Amino acid sequence: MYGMVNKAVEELLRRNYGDEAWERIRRRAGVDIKVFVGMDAYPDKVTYDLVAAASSELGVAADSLLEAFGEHWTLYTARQGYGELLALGGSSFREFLLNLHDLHTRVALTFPRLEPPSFWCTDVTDCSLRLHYQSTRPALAPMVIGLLRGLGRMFDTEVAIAHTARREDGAEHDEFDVKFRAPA
Ligand code: 1MF
Repeated sequence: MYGMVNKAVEELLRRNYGDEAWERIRRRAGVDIKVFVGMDAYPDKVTYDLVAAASSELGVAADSLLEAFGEHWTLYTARQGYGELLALGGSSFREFLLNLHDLHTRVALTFPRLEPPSFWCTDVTDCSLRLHYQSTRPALAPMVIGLLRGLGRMFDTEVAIAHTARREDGAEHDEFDVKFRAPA
């Protein structure tokens, strides 16, 4: 994954657990890289190893860390100069989810080593939709839940999420029932 992802993981862990905890996690993961470069592509193993090491070092479930990371990601990218890109995604929570696939297609044009997941929506109403998530990468569905929470915060929208189909349970891809209420 692009270094930007590892940088966001590092920032979240440093902020929540401190610089010394981050150094212990990095060493436990066997990651020799001291400074991640946002536009370099790193093996996915680096990211997975960091999450696994953080989980054992901190005694926090990997799924919880992934969810926290997803929530952090929307804020992080907005701050890293991707605010305009995020703005292209739409002006409401609902619109953003409907545009999520196109947003990744656009990012992939500029960053050819991006391996974006697929997101698409069905059963769309004014206040609910079913989000489908298909990825080349395993076990990241909890991150999607965090991303949805982060988007809810970004758009000041109350969000309720149910994970209704799981790849780890044999489903073809993950599905989420998402209910949302925009501010009046
Ligand atoms: O393959 C990749 O490197 C990759 C990196 C980030 C693929 C996807 C993403 C973004 N995605 C992370 C979870 C991936 C899970 C999976 O693969 O199954 C989050 C997608 C997302 C979901 C909801 C709301 C917003 C989302 O992301 C918006 C977004 C997506 C990509 C970027 C920024 C915002 C992005 C921009 C530039 C990148 C990499 C990703 O590369 C850089 C970075 C800095 C300098 C140069 C290039």
